[in-house]
Order: sequence, then structure tokens, then C-alpha cells
Amino acid sequence: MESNTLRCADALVKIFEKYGVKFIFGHPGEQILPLYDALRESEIKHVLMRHEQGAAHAADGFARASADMGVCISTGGPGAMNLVMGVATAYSDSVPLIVITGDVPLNLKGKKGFQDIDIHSVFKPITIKSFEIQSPEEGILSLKNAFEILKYRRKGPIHLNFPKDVLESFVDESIIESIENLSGNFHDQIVYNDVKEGVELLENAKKPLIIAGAGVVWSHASDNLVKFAEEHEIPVATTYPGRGVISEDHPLAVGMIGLRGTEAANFAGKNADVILALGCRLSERTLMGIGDSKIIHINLDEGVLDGEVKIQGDIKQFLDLSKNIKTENTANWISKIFIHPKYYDIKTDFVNIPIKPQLAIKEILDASEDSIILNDAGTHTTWVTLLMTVKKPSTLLFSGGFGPMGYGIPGAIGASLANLENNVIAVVGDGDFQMTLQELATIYELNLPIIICIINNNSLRIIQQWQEMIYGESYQVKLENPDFVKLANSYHIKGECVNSPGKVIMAVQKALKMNKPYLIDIEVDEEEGIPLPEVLK
Ligand SMILES: Cc1ncc(C[n+]2csc(CCOP(=O)(O)OP(=O)(O)O)c2C)c(N)n1
Ligand SMILES: [Mg+2]
Repeated sequence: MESNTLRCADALVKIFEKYGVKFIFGHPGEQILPLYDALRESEIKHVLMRHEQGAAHAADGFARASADMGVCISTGGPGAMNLVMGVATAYSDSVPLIVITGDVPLNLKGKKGFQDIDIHSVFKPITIKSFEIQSPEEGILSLKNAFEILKYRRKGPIHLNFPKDVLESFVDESIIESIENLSGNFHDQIVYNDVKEGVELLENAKKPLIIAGAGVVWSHASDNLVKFAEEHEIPVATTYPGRGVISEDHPLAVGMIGLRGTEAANFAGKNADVILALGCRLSERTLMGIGDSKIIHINLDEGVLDGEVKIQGDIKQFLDLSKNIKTENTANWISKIFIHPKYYDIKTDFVNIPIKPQLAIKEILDASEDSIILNDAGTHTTWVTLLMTVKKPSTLLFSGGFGPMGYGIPGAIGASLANLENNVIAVVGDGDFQMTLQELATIYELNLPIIICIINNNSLRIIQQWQEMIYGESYQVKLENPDFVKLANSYHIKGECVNSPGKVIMAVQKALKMNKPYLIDIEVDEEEGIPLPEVLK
């Protein structure tokens, strides 16, 4: 080996360090070993997850909680296949991830030898880009390219597949220097002319409405948005993933719009004359809350733009360019909107034992203070959605677009590492929990202050509700559960089981004081389903 050469795996780690990566979530195996060897000497902390699905979900939870990107790695063949669920989840919600898989050496690819599978083809439809790397130079430049895309162009998972021999090969060290020189602002800056048409529409609007989405979180533009809305007195609705970009108790916040929207938000959406859609998709669920107003749509991702005026660009830049606009008086319009309630009318004053799930959720939320709430998939998701008043960005996390059972526990690990000052409360179903519970080992090992609240109804309750509604009877939805507290204890995590009103809030408050992992098994009323959205009634 000559002194001016560098192993590809070491170069990749140098690039991760250069871009400020602090955590890499993964699980090792033969084809990725050179990268593990390179990480051994690095300041970057590798988090050993117990399943690759967990690695991808943890990287995703880290990204969502920090509004930055997450990184996960796995070996080829089975390791890569286990990553698939988490990568698809991130793809669905445009969560920025760098995903690296090892693979069999180049000369063995496509020969159906041990662990050989066409990883690139599997990842293509679930990533915004999948690089099939053939040489170390190509790999290094592609990783650099991936960081630039995620920082300045588009959000979502980017995959790089590295045959093991490529990771082991050497390149000239100068390639790293050339990368340093390359680092510029790749972002296509928007200028006033790009926003002029939209601004004019907004200036003439009598009944304007902002719809803010997760793009505001990714652009770290929440404060700018609130200031803009206050200065021009424009009411703000959010999409589901955008919840918290303006505190929902702010006088201009009308709540979530669309399928599960508040009455105030859907009234505003249906009656507005101009909608400023910031960093959101106009999905079929959001459109359910919108009438025939003119739409100015701003998004970093050109592919999702819709409406009368389309502006591809960064939300913060847009708000900055249009901050001095002269808008019409909106007092009358705002007073009409707030005739309609902006909170959901959910009864929770029950005394039943076992506790009703909606009261259990209310008690968790009442105790939660500054904690991050992270949801899994099931009836609890709807209760949290309807009962939580989200006050800050990235404090309600969930895998909205894909909704895989099992996101909760590993997602909470990533969110916790992104935000160690605050507790993370993972709200999961008894079904969800059993899909990724092996990550209790990771939580224990890192001693993360994650409080796991299992909403235990001994069933796949939401599926039971759908079956009864559509087919009259349910089938294969009852769960014969283990003792969850003993199970947590076997992973050295303490916990307790509660089933009555007043006890859930006490258990969560106690756990928050301990600042350690804790599991609360909440036995809830198995008969309670969830309220249907208005449109389905
Ligand atoms: C991996 C995966 N498999 C199946 C589903 C379909 N599904 C959605 S929610 C759910 C039941 C969840 O049960 P549980 O976690 O106990 O929550 P509950 O509805 O009982 O509150 C199922 C089977 C899914 N979303 N993800
Ligand atoms: Mg259940």
C-alpha cells in the first residue's frame, strides 16, 4: 500500500464525519465488514440495533426528531432485505436517510451464490435514488452527491450498494480533497421574480389561508412561518405531518386540515380564496379539506407541485423574500373561521375499569410536558391524533404515509438519541410492540429515557373494527399476550401494569422522574373502538 492511498471504507467514514454525522444505526455482516472496520477508529457512534428494520426506523426517528438526516447500514442479502420496511417507511414520508448496504464482491454478483440478490432493484422503488456502486471513486463521489441532494434538493432515502471488494479497494487520497473543494451551495436559490406572481395573489386575497406541512420542519422555518402569519394576520392550518410547526393553541392556528381535519380548518380550507401551501403535498387526504380556491404551492421537491402558482424552492427563503407584502385586512374572515371549533370534541371523563383507551391517552398526554410523543400504528394513533395539542415542531412523530406496525420502539431510539434532554414516550399497541420488541435490548444498553406505553387491548383492535364494519364478524384478531412487564424485566427494564383511571398519569409522571427506560402496560377496555372520520360515517 502506498502512503497516499486510502481505503474506500475509510474514505466513506471521512465523508460522514465531514458532514457531521453523529450516529450510524446498523447491524453487521460479512459484506459490510470493511465499513465496520473503518468505523472502529471514528468518533461516530455506531448503534447496534437488534434487527435491520430497527436500524432503518431508528435512523428515520433520528431524522424526524432532529429535522436532519439519518444514516443506517447493513450487510447484503438478508441484512439488506430486513432494512426494506424502514426504508419504505422513510420514502413514504420523504424522510432524508442515507442507506448503505454491503454486497457480494463484483465478480460474484448475479451468480446466485451465498447471499447474492439484486439489492439495487429492490431498493429502486423505495428510494429517491439508488446507486449501484462499481468502483471506489464512484462510491465516494456518490456519497458526496447523496449528501448534497438531501441537503439542498429533495428529501427521502438515498441508497448506496457497495460490493465488499469495492469497500476494500484503495483510492488516491486526493479524491477527498477534491470533495472538500466541491462543497458549495447546490441549492437553486429563488429570487423575488420567482415568487412575484404568488405574492401578488396573496396581496389581493380577502380570505387567505396558509397550509403548512413537514417541509417547514425540514427547512427549520417554523419561527419564520409564525412571524409571517402574525405580521400579515393569515390563519394557519397544517397537514398531519406538519403538526406543531405553529403551536396549535396559537390564536391564528386552526388545526389540522383534511380527512381528520378540525371543523375550523376544513371551514377555512373550503372557503378561502387563496391558499399558500408551504412544504406540503396536496394529498387526497389534505384535498378533502380544500374547496376551489387559488393555490400557491411552494416545495423543494418539484415533483409534488400543484396549483395555480408553482414555486420550487426552500420555505425559509420564500418567507424571507415575501415578508414585506401588503395584505388585506383579514379580521372579518378570521372571526368567521373561529365560529367553528379548532379542537376535537372527545369525551374522556370516564370512571370505568379497565380504563377507556381515550382516557389512558389523555392521561399520558397530560403527564408528558416537554416529551416527544412517538406513535405506532393502531387505535392509539387516532386517539393521540385527536387528543394531542401539538405545540412545537418534531414533538409528535409517527410513520404517517406507510404506517408499519413496529415503528414505535426503534423509532423512539432514534428520536431519543436526537434529543437526549427530553424523554420520548413511545405509544404502541400490544400488536405493534411484538413486531420490534427485541430493540428493548438496545434501549437498555444505551440507557435511553424512553417510556413505552403499551395500549393493551389483547387484540389487533383497529382491524377488528374494520372487519366488524365491513364483514359483520371479526377473524384472527385476538392476541394471547405474554406478561409484558416480566418481558421488560428480562431485558433489565423496569415497568408496571395499570388498568384504572388516574393510575396512568401517575405511572408516566413517576417514569419521567426516573429518567430511565420504563415500560407501562396499560390494560384498556377491549370493547372500545375509534370514532370514524366524518366522511366515512
Ligand atoms: C407490518 C404491518 N402489518 C399489518 C398492518 C395492518 N395493521 C394496521 S394496525 C394493525 C393492528 C394493530 O394492533 P395493535 O398494535 O394491538 O393496536 P390496536 O389497534 O389494537 O390499538 C394492523 C394489523 C400494518 N399496518 N403493518
Ligand atoms: Mg391491540
